[in-house]
This record gives sequence, structure tokens and C-alpha cells, in this order.
Amino acid sequence: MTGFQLLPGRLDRQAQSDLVAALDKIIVAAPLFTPVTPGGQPFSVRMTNCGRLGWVSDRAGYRYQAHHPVTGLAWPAIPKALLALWAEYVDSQVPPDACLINLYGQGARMGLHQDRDEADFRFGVLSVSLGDTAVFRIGGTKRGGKTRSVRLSSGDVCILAGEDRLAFHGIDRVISDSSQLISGGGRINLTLRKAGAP
Ligand code: MD6
Ligand code: FE
Repeated sequence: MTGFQLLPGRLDRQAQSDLVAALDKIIVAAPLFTPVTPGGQPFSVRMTNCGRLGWVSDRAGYRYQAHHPVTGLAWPAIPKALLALWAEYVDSQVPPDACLINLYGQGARMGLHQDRDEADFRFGVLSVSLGDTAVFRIGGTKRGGKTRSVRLSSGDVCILAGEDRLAFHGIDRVISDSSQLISGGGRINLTLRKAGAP
């Protein structure tokens, strides 16, 4: 699995709490919402976005759009610390245009999926985990293939690129009370993408 890269503890505690503070402001400007699948099933995670484009899902399908689905406003800017991680690990020339923010409360999970709503799969997807540890599952590019389980802890960065860019992956569960970073508990996952055409 060469296109999957895990950087355990890439962000120190200070960098993690700085990011949580930046996210608190983003969530005031762009409130968390609960998306539904095209079939009408609500996600167990709540979401919002920052960047020029944000990922949304509703009865009309999955897509990137430039405005919040509830407020109609443009998404807030991506924090500089995240842009720097992207420049270091994904592309130093082309910045990300979307950052999906997923909040996992009690019992939230994420089914196995591929990230395939982006225009150009030559760009990797970079993920930052904050708060409680998640049990992440990753397999190959075909549904139903062999998978393995990897723990994602607060401060870990992982990248899906190259041959694993379209690997199926998901979150089986989040381990309650495994981190003190987020007041009230829970987990935040950030995924940076180049969503639009280059
Ligand atoms: C999560 N992560 O960690 C879900 N997608 O909560 C993802 O769906 C993901 O970790 C693309 C690349 C890396 C990821
Ligand atoms: Fe994903």
C-alpha cells in the first residue's frame, strides 16, 4: 500500500489546539449541518467546510458547491496551518480548494467509501485527525476486497494518493474519552482536497 501515508503525531498538542480554535470560528460562520444521502438517509457525522468549495450531500446527490447549504453564504477560508501541510505533502504549487470538516459525536461512524467527487485524481487527499481516536478501515479500489484497520489519533495526518487515491476507506468507530482535546469529547476529521479542475 504505497499510496497511503500515515504520519503519526504530525501535529503537536499546541498545533492541535490552535486548529480547534480556528475551527470554532469557522463553525460559527458556517454552522455544522447533517447531510443526507441521495437516498435520504442522514449521515451520523455532522459536517461543514472551509475553502472556495465545500462538499455537500442531499437528495440531489454528492457534489462540491461554493455556498453553505443552509446559510447560502460562501465558506470561510482554509486555516494557514492546513495549507502548509498540503504544500508539504501533496502539492507545493496548487493549493487545495476544499476542506471538509466532519464532527463525530457519540456513536458516529462513516461507511466504506471512495473519495471520487473531485475533478482530478492526480491530487491526493490529506486528512487531519483531532480529538478522540478513530478506528479507520482501508482496503483496495474494489468494494468487497481485503481491508486493514489503522488507528487515527489526535494530531495524526494521513494521505490517500497515487495507487490508493481511490481506495475504499471508512471509520468503524471512535473510541470515547481517548483524548481531552475537544471540550465535550468527540472527534474532528479534516480532509483537504483539490476539488475543482486545475
Ligand atoms: C475520517 N476520512 O477520518 C474519514 N478521506 O473521519 C476520510 O474519509 C478520508 O481519512 C480521504 C482521505 C483520507 C481520509
Ligand atoms: Fe474519505
